[in-house]
Amino acid sequence: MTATVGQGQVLTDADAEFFWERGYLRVPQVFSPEETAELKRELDRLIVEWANRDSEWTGPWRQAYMDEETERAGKFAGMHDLQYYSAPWLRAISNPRLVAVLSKLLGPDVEFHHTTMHVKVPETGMPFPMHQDHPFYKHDDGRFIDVLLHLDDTNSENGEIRFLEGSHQGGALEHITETEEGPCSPHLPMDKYRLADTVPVPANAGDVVLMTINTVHGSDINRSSKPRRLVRMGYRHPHNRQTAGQSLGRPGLMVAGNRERREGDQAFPTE
Ligand SMILES: O=C(O)CCC(=O)C(=O)O
Repeated sequence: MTATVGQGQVLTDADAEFFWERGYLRVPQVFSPEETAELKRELDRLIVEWANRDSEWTGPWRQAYMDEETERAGKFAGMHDLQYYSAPWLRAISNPRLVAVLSKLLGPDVEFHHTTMHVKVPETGMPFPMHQDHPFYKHDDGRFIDVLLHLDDTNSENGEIRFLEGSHQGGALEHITETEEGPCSPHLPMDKYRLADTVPVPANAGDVVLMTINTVHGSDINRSSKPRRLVRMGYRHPHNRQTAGQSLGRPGLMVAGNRERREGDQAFPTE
């Protein structure tokens, strides 16, 4: 069966099979040029008003991915939960074409979890080491999809997203979170997990690139003269319980279907 919105086909069975087999999928033009333009304007406002423009992930991988000068400058602009600061971003969470895509893959019941901005600054925009997203918001099972909404066209010059095909099939992996110097951002051992072995998935503004919470991925430096703007939006099956990490314990909004009550489930507290 094909998921549709209005007249437009959104996702076929073959697309869904591709996604669950390989762990990623690009879906072109889920957001219209007008919607994308509005989200870009809002994103630029949020970068100036609210984002941390000195965000960085830490760890010994930095020296392996960047030369000394780039490493000192290698940052990105980041912030969480753009929907708290911007109505267009609130609408983006429940965009009907996006929800149709997610319903086909996770549905019929789909719960929103978070949004996170990743803007790689020009020339020295930080690469991301090979990792799964699981250590950042641990869940009991694999029914969690990360949507990378692209606000700029991406390519090898500005650090497109790259995936290790099929890597989600082994489930959650142990990540390095500690070095002799102290805690570091979760990442996989560099000798075993190499960016060179990944599939690049360049995309255009308005496209979404989907991955599972357990798909190993990373990206290279932004060497271009322009920022590379994308926002990650997380969605899960409402019965996939979170056990640690970002936004733990926060109820998510239902964007498709409903939250079925199971034995022992309590309504959310109001205090
Ligand atoms: O922004 C990127 O290139 C990497 C994104 C990423 O690693 C993530 O969203 O977990």
